Amino acid sequence: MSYDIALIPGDGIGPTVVDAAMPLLHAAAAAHGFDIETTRYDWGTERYLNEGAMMPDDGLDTLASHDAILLGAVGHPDVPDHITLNGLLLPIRKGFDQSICKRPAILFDGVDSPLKGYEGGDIDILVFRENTEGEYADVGGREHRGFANEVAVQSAVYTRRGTERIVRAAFDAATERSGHLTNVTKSNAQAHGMVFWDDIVDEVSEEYPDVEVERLLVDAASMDFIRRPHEFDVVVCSNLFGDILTDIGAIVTGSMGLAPSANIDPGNDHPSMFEPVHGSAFDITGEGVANPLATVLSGSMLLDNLGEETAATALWDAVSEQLADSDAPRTPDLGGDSTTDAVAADLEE
Ligand code: GGG
Repeated sequence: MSYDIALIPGDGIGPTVVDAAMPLLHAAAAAHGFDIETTRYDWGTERYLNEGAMMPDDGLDTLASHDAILLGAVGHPDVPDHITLNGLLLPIRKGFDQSICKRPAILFDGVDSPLKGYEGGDIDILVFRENTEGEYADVGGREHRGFANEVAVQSAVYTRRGTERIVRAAFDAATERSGHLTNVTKSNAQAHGMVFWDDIVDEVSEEYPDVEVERLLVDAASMDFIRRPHEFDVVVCSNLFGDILTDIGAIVTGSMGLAPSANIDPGNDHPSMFEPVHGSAFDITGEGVANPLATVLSGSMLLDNLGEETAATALWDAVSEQLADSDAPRTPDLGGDSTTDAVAADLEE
């Protein structure tokens, strides 16, 4: 068996972490009796600056033949973020119907949380972020630029299909895990889209009588991710709220450098995409100290999605064991002074 994976290392530390992670995926494949072939696409802000586009016009057609995509990071200090995101990351998520974004926030053994009294194993949250619509729908406009009557409109779009899909995926996960699901909205202020979202959660919940549903407004949820993260299990929320909550989840579990994510097409008609939650981090680009583990864990989620569960678990466990070992190398975000390559090399041993 051989899988064909598209690599989009992207900007900043993206190439560093993808290049560090890939040998580990190859090693996991070799140890579990399958092959991985890769094609590298040097799409990103350098391309935008040279050619005026983050990726080619037929970029999605090119990616469509691959079994999965591993992406590093997008974003560049010289280019506005809405250009880099809307030029690469978001067209892939939307074009490939990757409506289910799964983002675990786990406090691994051996990792310090900035929160007092928390130890490894105390936090294990799985956020289901709606990934193709909501506040990220590219609907709106800007008129009368520069005049006193200038106006900008940015609409959020919630479809029954999209909302039911993410909500159902979250209920399925809650059923397999603790039976507890937190539904995060802002339905006190947003009486259309968010109340619609709550209605869908209520409807779908009838199919899952054993799942207990907690409702939280996003402001309270943000506070509670810091105040009582141990009480969360599966969380479901809209695109923007998921983006924000998973950054909080990453930081309370020790580092952005440990947060993986999966962007899944539930219909399996297109390749799904896997990426670390972190961005391009130009402040440390070129220093060789970016933490590769979020990308390795994203690679584990990729293998799992391809059906290679044993290899995926082995890779995940290798990261977990490395973090639990106080003598193992660590990058500076985890309080160490090791390089990206040293962490990856230690994992490969
Ligand atoms: N690792 C991908 C990346 O660079 N993400 C940066 C980012 O700003 N993402 C926004 C989002 O996920 O919505």
